[in-house]
Amino acid sequence: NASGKEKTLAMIKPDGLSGNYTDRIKNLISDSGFTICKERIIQLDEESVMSFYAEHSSRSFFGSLVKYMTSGPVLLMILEKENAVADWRALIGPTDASKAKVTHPHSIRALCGLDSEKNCVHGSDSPQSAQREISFFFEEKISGRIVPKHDEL
Ligand code: DGI
Repeated sequence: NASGKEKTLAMIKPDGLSGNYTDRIKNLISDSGFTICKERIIQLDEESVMSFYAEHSSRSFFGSLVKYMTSGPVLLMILEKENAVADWRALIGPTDASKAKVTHPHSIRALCGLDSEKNCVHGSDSPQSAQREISFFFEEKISGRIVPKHDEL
């Protein structure tokens, strides 16, 4: 847009929230120049995870992924800065957290993730995905699944 700022969707997954990594992740977010525009905590149900990760529905790990993503609440954030999509992906590191610990030791997934599934955080992979994901979690009604804790910062 005109300001040069871009938005992306960030998520702290159930293992990140239950492992008390939220404050450390939020410090990394602000130290890296992102603004948190909105945040909310949601308990996802199977249907919303299957829709969010529809591109992976034929993969062997899909059932396990759905189970993991519904195992507890997630924290969703809209982050804003210049180049937010690519910069947030760089900050979280590669998908496989066990590899991130070796190749990207300062990444968030290295800090709090475990493996290629339990990788503690999500980031949109393109500006198009960011738009879709922000509207999925913040504009569409995910009926009965939203447990607002500290909405609309
Ligand atoms: O965008 P990413 O989260 O980095 O990666 P992705 O879009 O390829 O995959 C989405 C999620 O699916 C990922 O965060 C965890 C899960 N996943 C991806 N690849 C594997 C996987 N889970 C398992 N168990 N095994 C995989 O190979």
